[in-house]
Amino acid sequence: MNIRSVIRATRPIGTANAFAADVIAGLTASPKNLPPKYFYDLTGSALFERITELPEYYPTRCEIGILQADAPAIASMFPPGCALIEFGSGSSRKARIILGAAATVEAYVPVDISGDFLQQDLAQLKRDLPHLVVHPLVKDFTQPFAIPPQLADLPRVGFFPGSTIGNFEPDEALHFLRHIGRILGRDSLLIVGIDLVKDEQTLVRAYNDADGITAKFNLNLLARINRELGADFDLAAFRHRAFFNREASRIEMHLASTGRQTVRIDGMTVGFAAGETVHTENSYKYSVGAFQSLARRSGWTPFKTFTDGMFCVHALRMVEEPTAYEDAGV
Ligand code: SAH
Ligand code: AVI
Repeated sequence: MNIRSVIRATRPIGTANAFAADVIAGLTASPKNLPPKYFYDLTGSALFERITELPEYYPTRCEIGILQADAPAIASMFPPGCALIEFGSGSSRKARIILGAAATVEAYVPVDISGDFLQQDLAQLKRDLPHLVVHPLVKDFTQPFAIPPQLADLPRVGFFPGSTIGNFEPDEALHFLRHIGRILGRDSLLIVGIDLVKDEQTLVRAYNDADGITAKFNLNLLARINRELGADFDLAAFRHRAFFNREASRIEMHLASTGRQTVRIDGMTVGFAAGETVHTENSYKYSVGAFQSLARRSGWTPFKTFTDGMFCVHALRMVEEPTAYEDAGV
């Protein structure tokens, strides 16, 4: 695939069928669930950007504050002439902070499933940093992918901000960290941002904002199923629910059916009982120690943390040869 086709492709190949299969599997499971990666079509990514500006949603503000304060220290760990590979880059706003402090980064490879959104902010980034090679990849980052051949010889630094790793189950997060290790290779560096466990009120408010933007983000998943799979979800018949499950150390997001109803999706009918929910997202919160232990179990060596007490940016190094894949993907 040449660079032009990468830039034109806005949706990973085969995704429409995979979307339908995952939706049917999730809505016929008990309890019902949907994978959070499907939040991010163009509308969902734009809604996520609005979430990041909400007064209640502290993680983005906190992580940006940490990156602004510590970007020089973070950049000083980078090998000269490296490629910065970002997993789930969204608007690339945080990479910009790092790239602004790391003049020796030669290439930036943002990887995101939300293809239309990924393209939007990169033109400005290229204007601002004309020396930088920017090579976006529209991919599901849980699947193995190759670094573009012209960048393959550069030393690699991974960047995984936003607490996106918290949207995985802990065992999936472990496999995903191993997967990143295989992509980045031995001696690579990984910078990961993760939200810290804290008081319940702060956590719950971050996912139940007064303007209802998080509710819109959650409900957009049903709207997307209507748009792309011709389903007939009545959005007014579902309510956003978000609460902290302290035992599991996670915020759970659900969509609750306001009454008994049936929905047609892709030629089949799915029934909902009154009050039944679709579990749409987990957002795990980790203490510094719990995340470092997860990192160690995935082959990464933690060596520095940057924190404001609310959010933590971890620097990890892959000192061993990464283990081979046991299976395809995460
Ligand atoms: N890094 C940004 C965005 C976080 S939102 C920040 O810190 O603000 C999560 C991002 O990950 C979205 O842009 C979403 O499209 C992307 N994403 C989620 N699941 C993905 C997957 N399986 N493969 C690739 N990108 C994914
Ligand atoms: C991207 N991810 C880490 C966000 C989170 O906080 O779990 C997505 C989100 N969901 C609701 N609000 C924000």
